[in-house]
Amino acid sequence: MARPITLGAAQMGPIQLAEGRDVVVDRMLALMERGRRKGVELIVFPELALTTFFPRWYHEDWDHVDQWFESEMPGPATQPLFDKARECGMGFYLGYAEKFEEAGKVRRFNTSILVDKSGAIVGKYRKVHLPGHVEFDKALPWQHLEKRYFEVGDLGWPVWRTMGGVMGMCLCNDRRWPETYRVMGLQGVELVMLGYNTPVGNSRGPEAPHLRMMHNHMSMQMGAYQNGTWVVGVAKAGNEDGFELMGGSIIVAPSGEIVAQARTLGDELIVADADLDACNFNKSTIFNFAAHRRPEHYGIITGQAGATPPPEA
Ligand code: CDT
Repeated sequence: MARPITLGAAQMGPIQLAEGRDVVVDRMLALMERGRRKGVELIVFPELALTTFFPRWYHEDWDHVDQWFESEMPGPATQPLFDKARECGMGFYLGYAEKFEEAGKVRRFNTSILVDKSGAIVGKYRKVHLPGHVEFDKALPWQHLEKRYFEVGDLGWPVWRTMGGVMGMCLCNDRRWPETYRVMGLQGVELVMLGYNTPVGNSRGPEAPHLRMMHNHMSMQMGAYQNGTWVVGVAKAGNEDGFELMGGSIIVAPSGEIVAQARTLGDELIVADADLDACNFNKSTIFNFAAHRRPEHYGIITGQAGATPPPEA
């Protein structure tokens, strides 16, 4: 292998509403310790990894909501993760709810950070594709209030040269959109990390769990293949206060093949020995962007959001 890196996907089991960050961070430290024993150099945690998936709960009291947000990173509860990273020489990706004040306004984002082996934050991403709705919807069997609690991310999809490669991040629903990967692909990304919280069922109509898992995997496999990049996708899984989240965390090679997959719905570490140079084949052949892309025909993609079919005759 020319540019080897051992990747860990640290799937997490459920976090109940009543559980505190101390319990959760202890579980994460245990996953990092397992990673250390397996030679993991970069470990990926889920979206909103420090708390229950709180956007399923409707609240009007922002003081109450703010219990799920971090106003400093690292803060007292999360500092042990940074210390462990430094101790183990292990980078990590962490999804969390970010809150800060700017020009007298409180801002809240669904955020992830990339931390290097020295425990330094090298990158930050704020979720762009926020699914769900703003107000309580009594027609739904459960709520998905990301559009209520978060602003649309304002950082785009930057990539960073760190830990021997070109690395990027996204969060959950972003993985379903080809634009997410392509924006990073056009910056030469070699590893896309993402965490997710995805219900086993669809709140808006029947959709079989096996189909939802297929959509989960094929989105990440196509993102990997079409951009010649490794993808690590990590679930928070299992039953949170009666609501079922899917597992199925995977590590995908630039060929689009799944090289490691979680089998449980609990805390589970999967590991893959990756070669970042394996990205070069797709990047220099079928998806040699400079040689084959035709951006003069792609304008509609950035010019509009919704579809505009031709008028009916
Ligand atoms: N967390 C997240 O983005 N979950 C979505 C499900 C949204 S259903 C309204 C996902 O795409 O997995």
